[in-house]
Amino acid sequence: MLRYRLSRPRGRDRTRSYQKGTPVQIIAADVIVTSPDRNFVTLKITTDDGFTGLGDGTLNGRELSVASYLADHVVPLLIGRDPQRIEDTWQFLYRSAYWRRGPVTMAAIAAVDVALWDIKAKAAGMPLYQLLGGASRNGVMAYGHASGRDLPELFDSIRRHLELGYRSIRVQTSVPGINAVYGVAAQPSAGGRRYDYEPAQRAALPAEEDWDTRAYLRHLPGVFEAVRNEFGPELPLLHDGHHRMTPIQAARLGKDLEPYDLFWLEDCTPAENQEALRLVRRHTTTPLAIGEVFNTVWDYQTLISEQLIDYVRSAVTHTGGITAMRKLLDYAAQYQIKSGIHGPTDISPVGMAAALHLDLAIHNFGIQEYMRHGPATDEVFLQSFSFTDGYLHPGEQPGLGVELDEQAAARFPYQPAYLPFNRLKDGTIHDW
Ligand code: CS2
Ligand code: MG
Repeated sequence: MLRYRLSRPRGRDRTRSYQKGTPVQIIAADVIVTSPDRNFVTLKITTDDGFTGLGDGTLNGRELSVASYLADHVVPLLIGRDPQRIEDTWQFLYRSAYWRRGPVTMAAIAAVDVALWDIKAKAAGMPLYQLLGGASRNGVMAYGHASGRDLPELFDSIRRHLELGYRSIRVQTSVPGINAVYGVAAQPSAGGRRYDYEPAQRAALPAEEDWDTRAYLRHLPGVFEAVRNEFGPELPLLHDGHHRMTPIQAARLGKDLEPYDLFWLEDCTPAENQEALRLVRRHTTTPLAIGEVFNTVWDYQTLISEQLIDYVRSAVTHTGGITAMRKLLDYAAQYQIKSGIHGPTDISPVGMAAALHLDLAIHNFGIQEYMRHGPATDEVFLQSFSFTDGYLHPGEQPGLGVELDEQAAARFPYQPAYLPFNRLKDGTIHDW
């Protein structure tokens, strides 16, 4: 475990502060980097009246950059600040940095923001969703990741997820002629570890994978036809294009998948070029989800204002925390665009809990991704959220409902890990 700590001596009694609005102070901030099953970066803030809050700052394959941004640049600014002033702290960290946006900055700001919301909800003695306006539903519909190298294996994986209680399923499949495809659990990865758990491989260098979009476009519609024939018309089915198609290829796939009534087609084309989705939208009614690699509302401006997407895929951890995500989802709500918060294993249980509190409180909730963490991660992060009959719930603990066992974390030192990258048949680098 890597741990950076900055602190100042304690000194106040507890009860007086929040009720009477007497300024409280942040006296310590720890950046904790641990690697149970995979690397995680967690910020732990401590106030002078004994409250602690956790925030997730995990950026897959670039974890230490956020840890350094926090430890070397942000933590010194937090000591002595009033933890109650969440919006002011958000604006201070965003504007005083001068260099705005981007995955590292926004993950660092998110870690601080979520930790402060955790503290405020604990001080108020209520679960965070209550502070965010209370529950707008009884539970949060989650989707799980089924995949297979062939149809029988895929069908087994779907059945297994239904047995686990999932009521919505993401379908990813191997493609004939391609050696390794994103999201297919059973295929052996470069590091020899099963894929389903973690796309980032612990290794000194990233693994090279291959890709062929035309082979994929020929293969995928047939897979969804087979899944619909096997599991019927009702089961919500999702698919992740993982940024690999050009706009016209994405338009074609969206159209070819229309008969199979997908819940969504995700990241059908790299969306830095937001206008590209106009072309996709012109050709298909398959619902579109985009945004897991986005970091601010500005990355969505055209996509939302022109109704070019149906689901916002950002993660709380990568988009400036609860404060910024709330504003983004409120903006999307004006266009009847719903949430589809990113929830893979590289979002820590702290980041997942933050998402669940938001999911339960907002009106324009769509669906929540839920990839389960591994057993060692569950030892380090003590979670109170639950998954029952397809629905997640953040629980009723004050705050986020997640605590970090620092002794357990210390048993899992950081290990370098990288996401794979893609090359086409002619050797050209392609989106992974
Ligand atoms: C994926 C992610 O879950 C998803 O939708 O796109 O698994 C993604 O590949 C990882 O978060 C990358 O770190
Ligand atoms: Mg995705």
